[in-house]
Amino acid sequence: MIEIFEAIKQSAIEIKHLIETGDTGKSELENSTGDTQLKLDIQSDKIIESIFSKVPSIKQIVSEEQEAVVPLHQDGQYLIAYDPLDGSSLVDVNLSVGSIFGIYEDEFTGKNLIASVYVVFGPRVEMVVAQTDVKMYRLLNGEFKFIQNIKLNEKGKLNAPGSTQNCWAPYHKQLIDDIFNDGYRLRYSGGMVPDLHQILLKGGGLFSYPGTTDRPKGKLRQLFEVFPFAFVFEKAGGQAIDGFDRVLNIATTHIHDTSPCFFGSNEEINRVKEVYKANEK
Ligand code: P6P
Repeated sequence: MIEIFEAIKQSAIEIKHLIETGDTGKSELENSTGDTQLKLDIQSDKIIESIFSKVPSIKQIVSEEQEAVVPLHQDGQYLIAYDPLDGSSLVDVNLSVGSIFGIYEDEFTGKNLIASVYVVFGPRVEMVVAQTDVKMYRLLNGEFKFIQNIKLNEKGKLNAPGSTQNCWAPYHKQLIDDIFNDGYRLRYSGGMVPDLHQILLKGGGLFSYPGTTDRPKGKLRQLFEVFPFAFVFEKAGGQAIDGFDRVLNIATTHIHDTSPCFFGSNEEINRVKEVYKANEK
């Protein structure tokens, strides 16, 4: 699998350059979720696909920016689902964005996820790799250097409440208000990668993107957003649920399926479970 991590490092260096110099404008196209694709989305996807196409151990890829599964090497062992530039619309306001990768074996489903990687493009470029543990690397003079392992505390201080607030269930709104009343700090940029990276590095808290009246199944995509970060949070000693159960237990029916999701330290996730169970229909 090391060849995949090296490929991701190469893509990160090329995407960093693209972010610094590329056109942040809209394309004429939409992705399978109906999002208007930015030129950065399409170009970063092309960078990743081109690099992955040279890695013989990769059998298939799924991209947020492409409708269908893309076959690469018939004898490959790994399947990779990725979001090439999550939160790309934040680039033109100079906020951090990221790439997300889920590495699967045999089939694209939560229980077959064997590793995940994300890259944060912020003031510094950092790559986080989750296998048995969670390791963070930083791009320094053209090389990714190991910086630290990432471990969550049992309880954190940050609260990142996503989705359309006027579409929240009343009990979800009460949960979020109660967490703030307990002194948690609001940390939400609209970029999943930096928002979750901050919670991981600052010891913990809660990131939530629940089902709502406008999006009952949430917005974030299972294979290349929710599952890879769920894997990271679990390996860092936290949890990732859909309100009730591990998101990694969800059965995926379509490669662009979404799921409500909560990522966090154990105390916060257990609080979510209590509230959602008490209000289960
Ligand atoms: P909202 C970015 O478009 C993204 O997919 C995630 O990076 C982010 O967490 C979420 O959408 C933000 O969504 O509805 O809060 O703007």
